Amino acid sequence: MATKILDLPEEEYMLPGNRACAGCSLGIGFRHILKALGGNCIFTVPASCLTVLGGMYPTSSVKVPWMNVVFPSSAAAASGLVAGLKATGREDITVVAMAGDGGTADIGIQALSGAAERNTNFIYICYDNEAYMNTGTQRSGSTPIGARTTTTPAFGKQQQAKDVPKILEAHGIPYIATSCPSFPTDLYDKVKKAVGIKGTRYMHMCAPCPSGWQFPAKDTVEIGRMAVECGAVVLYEIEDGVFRLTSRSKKLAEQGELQPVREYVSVQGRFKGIEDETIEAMQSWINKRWTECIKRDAENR
Ligand SMILES: Cc1ncc(C[n+]2csc(CCOP(=O)(O)OP(=O)(O)O)c2C)c(N)n1
Ligand code: SF4
Ligand SMILES: [Mg+2]
Repeated sequence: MATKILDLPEEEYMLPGNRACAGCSLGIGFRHILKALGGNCIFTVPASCLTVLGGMYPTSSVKVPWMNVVFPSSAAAASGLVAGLKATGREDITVVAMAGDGGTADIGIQALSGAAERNTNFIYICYDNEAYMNTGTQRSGSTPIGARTTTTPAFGKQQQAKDVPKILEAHGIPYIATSCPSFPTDLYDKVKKAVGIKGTRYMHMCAPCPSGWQFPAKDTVEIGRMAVECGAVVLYEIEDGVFRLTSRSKKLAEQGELQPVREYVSVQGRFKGIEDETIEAMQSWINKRWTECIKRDAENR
């Protein structure tokens, strides 16, 4: 049974106030991730906006143990923690590596792939704000085509985004899920499910970023909803190879209509001046993935 918003635990693991920008979706997502983990966990976090959100020693905005690690090494450091906890008989503690898209799709992918290939017993969460935001919005492998960043200033990025969950699926790990903080109970339920599974669990969370995507801070939740409505983000899970659409994406599949990506693009400054043919390329990439998702979902119902 899907959790309802009023059924979420009242216990908070994020303290009031943190150093993220106003309207950052990462805070909303992280709060629900922590609620689902329930406190019995240790995080490894590489250089990123999440380190900023966490705060500078000796202060912290979170109530769980947390190791700041070097940029490419979240999954490697988490693998070490898993081994240490096993050796000391504390396998009840959930190890979570949580990194940005740059730290996952690009610089951290080697350590992540190695850990996934060993089926290391941890949860890896990539929050995807679609660029290197902490250092001022540079393009990452996860930046969508057409998005302007400080390293793609003239015409926007020329390539489509890398599909990291698909790469992880090729490792044959037991659980993969996508999410978006605009659908907090879907995110919560997926983290809760991941806690109960052994082996490598990979979760990919879309993280709308008012600063880098250039939209008003008050619109964060709406932008995340629009991403799902147009299929730029698809909510699904893959459990032991079985693919299922979830939450709003499941309803959209039943209704049979996605919103055009043009509307989603038009409300973000990073796409200002985008060429029509780039929007068409984006739309056909979305359509192709959506068709695949619907087909896979139907096969498993
Ligand atoms: C080896 C190394 N290279 C570069 C940096 C500088 N650096 C720190 S955070 C960051 C951006 C991280 O991007 P991402 O993983 O997407 O997280 P976000 O900042 O977007 O939350 C970079 C390039 C670093 N700390 N270490
Ligand atoms: S730059 Fe973006 S992701 Fe980073 S703290 Fe600010 S709003 Fe959040
Ligand atoms: Mg990023």
